[in-house]
Amino acid sequence: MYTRMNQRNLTSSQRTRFVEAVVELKRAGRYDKYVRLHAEYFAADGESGLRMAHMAPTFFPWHRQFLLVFERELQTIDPGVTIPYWDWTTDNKASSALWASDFMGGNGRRSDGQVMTGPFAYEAGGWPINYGVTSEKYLTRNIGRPDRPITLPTKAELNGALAIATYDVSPWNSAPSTQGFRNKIEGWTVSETKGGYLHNRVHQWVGGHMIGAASPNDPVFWLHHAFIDLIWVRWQRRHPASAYLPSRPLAAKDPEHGRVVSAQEPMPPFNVKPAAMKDHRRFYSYEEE
Ligand SMILES: [Cu+2]
Repeated sequence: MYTRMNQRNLTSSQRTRFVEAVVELKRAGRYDKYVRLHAEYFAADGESGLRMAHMAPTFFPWHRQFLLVFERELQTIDPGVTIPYWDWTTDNKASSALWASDFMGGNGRRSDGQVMTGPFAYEAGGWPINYGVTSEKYLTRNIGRPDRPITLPTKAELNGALAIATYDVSPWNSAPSTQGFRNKIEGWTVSETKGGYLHNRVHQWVGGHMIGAASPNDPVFWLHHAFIDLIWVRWQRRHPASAYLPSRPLAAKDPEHGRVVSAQEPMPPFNVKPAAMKDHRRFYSYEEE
């Protein structure tokens, strides 16, 4: 078992090792499959078929497995590396050391959003965008969305969502009326023009490639989702009597039948069930525990 650290507590050598392992994965042609996979499983409410990574109860367990597979592959390059988490309720400014040149690099420039500093800057040569929903070859960011400014979620907002005892509620999708814990954190309960809520707003706040289905093109994706994963851990501790829902496959007459996965059904493309992902301590722990 290994520990995932708060990114603000990493030593400078830990920062460097994480970045170097990620860049090496990219150089070896082993990174972009994660971008593609995330995009392929980004089915929305309006589309047909199973919703897996987003707008569905599997949002937490699917991303837990996704991060785990990525992390294990990083560890084939450097066994000492784990995915750090970014607590955006605390490190909530563009001036945070998260965005320094030895780590995630800085904001995109004003003219075209191109990230110009750090290991993922196009000019540095190690981070071409090969698979995107747009055509830029360079990584883009638009921190804080200056044309319609938004801020990162606060501790109070996060605590409000953590107080919800029910994991998820019918119709198990992105409807603003779905007031379960999952959608409150995922963030479809507030409109995108307002930046969305919690998880979604963080994607919008970073901007550029972090918006949309190909968001793992920006390595800060992993740090954001490690914190989302930790939020699930915190929620489980606070509501020990609550569990993943739906617990059983939906009835054939349910309009969401065949669209969402219940606790004991596998989550494609992984052959694991949400119930099997419940206890993260089988795999890792968090520094704050
Ligand atoms: Cu996300």
